Amino acid sequence: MQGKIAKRLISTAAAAVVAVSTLTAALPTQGAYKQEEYLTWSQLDERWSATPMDSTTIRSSGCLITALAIMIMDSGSLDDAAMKNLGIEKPEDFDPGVLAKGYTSIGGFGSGGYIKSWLDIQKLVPKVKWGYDQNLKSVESKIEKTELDADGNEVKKLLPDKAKVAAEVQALLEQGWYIIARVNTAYGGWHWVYIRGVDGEDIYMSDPANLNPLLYEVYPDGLQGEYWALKGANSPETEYVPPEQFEPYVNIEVVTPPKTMYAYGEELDLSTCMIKRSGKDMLGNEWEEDPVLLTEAENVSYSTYFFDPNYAGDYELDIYTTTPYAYGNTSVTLTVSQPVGEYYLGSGSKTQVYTSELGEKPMMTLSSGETVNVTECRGKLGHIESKDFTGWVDVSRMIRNNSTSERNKGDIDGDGYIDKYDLSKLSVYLKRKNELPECISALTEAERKAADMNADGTLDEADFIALLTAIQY
Ligand SMILES: [Ca+2]
Ligand SMILES: [Ca+2]
Repeated sequence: MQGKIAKRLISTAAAAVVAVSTLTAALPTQGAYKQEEYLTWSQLDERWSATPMDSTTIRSSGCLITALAIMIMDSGSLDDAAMKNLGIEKPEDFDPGVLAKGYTSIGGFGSGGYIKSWLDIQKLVPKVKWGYDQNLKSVESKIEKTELDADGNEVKKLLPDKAKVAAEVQALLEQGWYIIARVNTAYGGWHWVYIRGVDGEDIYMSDPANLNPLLYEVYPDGLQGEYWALKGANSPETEYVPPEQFEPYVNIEVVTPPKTMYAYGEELDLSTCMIKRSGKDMLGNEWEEDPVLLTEAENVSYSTYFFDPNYAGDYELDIYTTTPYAYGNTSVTLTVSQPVGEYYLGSGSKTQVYTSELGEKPMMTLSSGETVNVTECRGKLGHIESKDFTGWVDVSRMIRNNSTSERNKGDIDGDGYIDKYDLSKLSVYLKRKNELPECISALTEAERKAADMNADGTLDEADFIALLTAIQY
């Protein structure tokens, strides 16, 4: 159920963004305001946006109807008589769609959805009394202000005298009038908003197309002039307290991680990954969704192209989510292990052998030229084992021996000659043999095979003598 509510709120907020691009300037980029739900009713809300108004719909032309619905709620005017007229049983059933249906039921819409008679509102909601339709005088006086444009040039602008407008609107509120006023949109459109209150020079509104309640943030040119004055069951707020501001956010959390440890060459598997989203929406409601599979999650994205199973290392799986009001992300580290096989340590390098695959307790250090045969890898650590010895060696510092080429007997280093360098290698091997566990060797397997002069499966003094003899002749 939580999930469902959350989804609906998101779709409402998504509609608000559509409104921003089509009707008004911009969604607030910093923070949102804690507001009663009815104060944020939008004409674009899918719950009622398709409701017809003569030949049009609330979505296209329902700003005034939506503003009226907000006024009815804010003025406490929805009584039993109104609900009966509107065909609803309880106040919770009321919304802009219900009001539009009410107007339709009394033939209240003219062609194009305009409201035919100012007085019709009283027929539907008797507690609302029609006052008048006039123009604000204060909007005619503008203040000339010099501002810098994007290129740094001075431009003169005519801006509303906010103090004057605030004083006139405040005076109307104090006379008990509820105000629905016209603004011009950025595209020159004709739009109505409900005035909630005045705080200093700021005017707070309910905009049927935008969640931002600050009039001048959405409409820098302010009120156009025309307004409807109405009375309701209560009186408007004359000592207006602006709504509390907060930061909306969205969190995404990995509830069940995907497979994170991969053998070399193993394909990426995200099938078990469960994520969960939560957040605080533009209305200040905290929401939480049920955990879902990452691969089936809506409004969540991640990329897999980064992952290369044929290249050992750590990869960050970044998971993103967006809502119209916030962005969230998280990440999971995926590790592709080193391939198994033979590794040797290049000259001048050192690497550690640990007791466990977690890299705990170093037990010995390998030196250059030493070779191990790794049978299993966890990340950069490879398992080595022989009689009386087991360990995990950091093979990321070693060179993987891909060479499988056969060597001639005696040519241990494989350079084509049987000489003192081969003898030297065998000598080092024989010296170290007794100090190292069997699984660590100074020669690779191919080298050992080439060094086994008498082909008896072991390397010892006899091979050394045989090699020495081979060099002398
Ligand atoms: Ca050689
Ligand atoms: Ca031998």
